[in-house]
Amino acid sequence: MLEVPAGDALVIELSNDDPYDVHDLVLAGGVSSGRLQPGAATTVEAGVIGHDLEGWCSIAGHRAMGMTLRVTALGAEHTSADPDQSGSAAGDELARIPLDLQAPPGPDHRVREVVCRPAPGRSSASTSRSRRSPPRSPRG
Ligand SMILES: [Cu+2]
Repeated sequence: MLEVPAGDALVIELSNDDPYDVHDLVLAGGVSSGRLQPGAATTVEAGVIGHDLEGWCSIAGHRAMGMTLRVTALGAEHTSADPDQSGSAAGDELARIPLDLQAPPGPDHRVREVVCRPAPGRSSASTSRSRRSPPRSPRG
């Protein structure tokens, strides 16, 4: 995790210390380092940091393997760009609706019986008469 005072410009010196694999760094704002060969290094100009920012390696599977970076903007006002904040706000909205899946049904409910009949035009005989191949004689 990187901590940056909000309002500061962030410049990341990025080097790929992995001797085998190509990696890169993509930031949620769209900034990308481009692919770095093993041993290569570059400078990523992330720009002015106004809120928390996610970063990750965009090589297939690498983000899921944990190649992520979180940039925390110190002293920033929490905005909707912060996933934690927007998530909890939406959660509060949903929590106001009382929901009890185990509650008995309301007074208007009726139980309807559902009967599935065979489709017209198909006799049950045609489906039951199936061709059977004679039992195979075991070989060997
Ligand atoms: Cu990677």
